[in-house]
Amino acid sequence: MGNEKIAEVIQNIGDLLEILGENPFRVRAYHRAANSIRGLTQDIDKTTTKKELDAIPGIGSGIADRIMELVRTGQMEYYEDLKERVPPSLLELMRVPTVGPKKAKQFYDELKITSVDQLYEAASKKLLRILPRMSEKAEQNILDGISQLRRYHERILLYEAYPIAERMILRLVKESYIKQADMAGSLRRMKETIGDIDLLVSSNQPSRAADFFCSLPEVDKVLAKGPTKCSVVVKTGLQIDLRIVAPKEYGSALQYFTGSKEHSIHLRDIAKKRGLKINEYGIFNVKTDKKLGGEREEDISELLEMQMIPPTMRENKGEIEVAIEHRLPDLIELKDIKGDLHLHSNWSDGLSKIKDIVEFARSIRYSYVGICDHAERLKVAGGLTPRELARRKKEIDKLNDRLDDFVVLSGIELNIDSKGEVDYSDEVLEEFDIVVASIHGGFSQSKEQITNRTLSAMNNKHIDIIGHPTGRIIGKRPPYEIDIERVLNEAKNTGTFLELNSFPDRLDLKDDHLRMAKEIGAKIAISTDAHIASQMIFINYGVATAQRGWLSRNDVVNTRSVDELLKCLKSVV
Ligand code: DGT
Ligand code: CA
Ligand code: CA
Ligand code: ZN
Repeated sequence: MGNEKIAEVIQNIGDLLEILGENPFRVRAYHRAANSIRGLTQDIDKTTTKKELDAIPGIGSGIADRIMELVRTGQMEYYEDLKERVPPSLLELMRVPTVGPKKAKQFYDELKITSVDQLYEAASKKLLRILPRMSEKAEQNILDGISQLRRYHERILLYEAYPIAERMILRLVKESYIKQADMAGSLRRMKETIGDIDLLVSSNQPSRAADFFCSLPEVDKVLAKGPTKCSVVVKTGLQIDLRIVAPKEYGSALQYFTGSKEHSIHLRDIAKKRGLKINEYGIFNVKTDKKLGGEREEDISELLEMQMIPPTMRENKGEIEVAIEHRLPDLIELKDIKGDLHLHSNWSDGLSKIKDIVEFARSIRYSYVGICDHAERLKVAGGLTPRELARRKKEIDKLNDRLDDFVVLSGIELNIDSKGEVDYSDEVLEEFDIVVASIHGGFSQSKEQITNRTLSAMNNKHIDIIGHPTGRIIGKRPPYEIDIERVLNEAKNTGTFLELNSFPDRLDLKDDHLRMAKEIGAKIAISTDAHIASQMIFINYGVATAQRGWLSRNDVVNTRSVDELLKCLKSVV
């Protein structure tokens, strides 16, 4: 049972007590204890003593006893009793971010609402606003909270959608009557989460193309089928929309269905001012209605005398203006990446041997890797003691002796603790070629505290890279409070790199932060945090995210050769 699970139980107890109208001081005590647990750097486990728990600020003796019981037996009698006294649906209602225990109880008592769906229905029918202590605004608040909850759960990660679409495209283009096939929508823009998959094909036999698509083995259910559009659901529950257009309209359709919607609308406005009309069928002269192009996507940018905007930039965040001025950045590409600087081996919690990591890295044409296993204090992740580090170093040295066109960097992922300090003494830190430092606990601290922790790590002369700087896990954990602008400025001033962690549920820093980094002049390291050698291919999602942040090759340190890289790392200085 991890800290997160324990914190959840303690939090629930507080919520349940609140629903039951118990003493607010007791309620607060449980909520405070839950926060303390979330903020701990070390894990509570079977070896933790009552005394140690008691010593944690925010955890009193009574709660410590209950946690001990939970950790030892996997259950807590008090919690089970409380749950019997409160309908389970109230906790479910409280999953809506804008519904607290009082409201949950009110909705249950007065309207017999037991699920989020029922709550949504009641709010839509304007039934909530007439309750005591409710208002029209409060009702809207509840609706907003529900859509927030649903958005979180409905969208899927880019990496879950991408391979499905890729396989389908490969099948589609093999058919002789299908001329072209591409991804469109948020998938082609490589957005971090995907609402549904959009695919586009061109064919002169659209019905045949529709039949073929709907009979692909991945398809579970056909929602709609016609010669211009099909919608299906695949076995994983994901919806796929396919548009079928004539080859002479393919470019315009691809532009239209790639979006984003806001980008397309803005582009259309610009065209209008120049007497042109753009839609999914082509580009036309408004006055004469003559079709000027649309077979190729480039027709549009050529007719508008602007640069072709890469799909990853099409979010209506200023890219159209920049393209008109012919000042688009030369975006980083996958082939620019020369090595991965954040990898875990089987020395800590990774599954691959260092030699297998090297083999995989060479197969994707890298020339170096940074093995950054977990440091000592992250015991749950097999954090290494100085003695283990010395043994690992021998293994790395031996490998390097054998390799002549490849370098294994001996690295570490330190834990930035709640005071901003890290795991080892200076003598140990000096031994590493590369040092990543990350926050792995104490997430509930204030913005000021978390920012300061990160700043003090950046001022450590051994720390080269800050790992996953905002700590978010997409769909699971929001980023912790952190002043990114201050962090970026300090990164630039101290010559520390910030990671773009490419693990599919992290993508941290995210696109907007990367763009800010570029403007400030802070440098980025795109790494994968792979725990299995083959996960190094996730770099693809990192590079796409970097493109969405407008980054060029020069903004990213691991586009450099190993010699150049070592020169700009702090630890060598
Ligand atoms: P998603 O699916 O939520 O991740 O995001 P998208 O961008 O894939 O959106 P989706 O699937 O609703 O629509 C696919 C594309 O179709 C979208 O990127 C642009 C285009 N599109 C959809 N609705 C409109 C619209 O009302 N106007 C314009 N201009 N384009 C639209
Ligand atoms: Ca979509
Ligand atoms: Ca769609
Ligand atoms: Zn980490």
